[in-house]
Amino acid sequence: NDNTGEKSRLTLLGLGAMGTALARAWLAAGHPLTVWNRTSSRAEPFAAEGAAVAGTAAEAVAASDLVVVCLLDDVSVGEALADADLRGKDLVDLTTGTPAQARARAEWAEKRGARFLDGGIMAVPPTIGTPGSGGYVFYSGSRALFEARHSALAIPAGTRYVGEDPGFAALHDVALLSAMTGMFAGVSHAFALIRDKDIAPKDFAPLVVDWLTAMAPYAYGVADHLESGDYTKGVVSNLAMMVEGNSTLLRTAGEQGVSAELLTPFMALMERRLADGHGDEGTTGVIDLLTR
Ligand code: FVH
Repeated sequence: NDNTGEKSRLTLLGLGAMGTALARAWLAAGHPLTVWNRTSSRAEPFAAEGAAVAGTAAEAVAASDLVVVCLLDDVSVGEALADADLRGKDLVDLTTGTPAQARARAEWAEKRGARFLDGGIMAVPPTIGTPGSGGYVFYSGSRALFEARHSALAIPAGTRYVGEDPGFAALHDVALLSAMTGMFAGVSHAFALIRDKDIAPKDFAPLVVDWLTAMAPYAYGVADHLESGDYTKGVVSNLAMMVEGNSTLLRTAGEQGVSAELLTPFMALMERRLADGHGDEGTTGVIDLLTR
């Protein structure tokens, strides 16, 4: 939507799992849509759903002022757009990439005459176009583009604009995915401990969910430490106690015949911070070891 009440035509390049969900959300909302996919058999069914199917990416780009790309990676984006005329286009890149890739892609697009917005999708295909699912997209880059195209961008998922720096959407995206990766590691270790031990995984799962939910506000404490510079503020369980407790975690892993390889890198950092004389802190000081 171009904020005049008209549903403006938009072009979508990429009809993988995510692109397909995006296309269906825009079509369901009544947006005129032109689609293109490298493997044309994935695009053809969209003609029956009301989309215009372009034969080439350049033709698809020419069809609309708003062009959204959702491809495998940044290399695919460069390849797909190589022959497209981007002058006067609003280019929104929902392909997952690094902050540096997003900044380089923004410069590349602007040199070709386009406004550029990068997006980091915090959702999975089934939640796209589902109001109340909690899914959203981080956006960064041209604020003018974001504001002008907001109604169309808000159809597949919620929107969170995080700044003019085109790398910021990717940075937020990857930081949250990194936090999730750590959670997956902890959950994997926990299930390894109870596996084949007369504890049913289905009974254990809600305990894991409740515990992680109760512990999640730990992130607010970390933020408070980093903002104040006082890593001891509000600490209830200090590093000295936790390092002591780590030996119980490791011994239990040994008793249960489970490798502790998912835990030991973090524990080693905790021990280094303790050895540096910070036993009265929580674990925030580990961040200093990672970044300095
Ligand atoms: N699916 C998910 O759960 C996640 C959720 C969070 C965001 N990611 C990112 O979204 C991007 C697209 O992901 P996807 O799920 O649609 O991925 P695929 O189903 O594997 O589809 C990939 C599409 O990219 C096309 N493609 C690949 N290489 C090229 C190329 N060199 N030139 C042009 N197009 C290319 C591919 O085309 P084809 O193989 O069908 O011909 C698909 O359209 C991604 O960044 C996720 O990290 C998804």
